Amino acid sequence: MNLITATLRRMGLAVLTALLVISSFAVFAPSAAAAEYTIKMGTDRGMLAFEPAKLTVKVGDTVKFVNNRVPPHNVVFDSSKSANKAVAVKATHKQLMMSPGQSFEVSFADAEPGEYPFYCEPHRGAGMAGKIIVE
Ligand SMILES: [Cu+2]
Repeated sequence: MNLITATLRRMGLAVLTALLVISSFAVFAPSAAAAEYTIKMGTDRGMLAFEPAKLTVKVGDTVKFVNNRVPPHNVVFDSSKSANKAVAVKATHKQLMMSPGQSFEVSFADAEPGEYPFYCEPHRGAGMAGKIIVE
């Protein structure tokens, strides 16, 4: 009888510990998880455009630029027209991406809210431009 009680008590402790561990995860998980968005460079139909060309994100989010069709592409943020010049300079990826699937990420972790317009250097004349709005 004693043995059963002891076993039950031990099991109860294990369950309690597990619950504590699970609940602590819930407590420490960030309330609003940062999101990751994707912008394709060159549309699926082969147009010289970013897809989407306009994207609204929140401070803390990440935007992944993925090279898609009709490369080469790059991304230059217009620092003179951006909400924060330093963020625009840091986010700029001048190096041309030659093959589909190549990518790089831009973090808006400590970005000032506002607009961040960008364009693709080789296709700027063709209107390959976009804008990220940080809220
Ligand atoms: Cu381009």
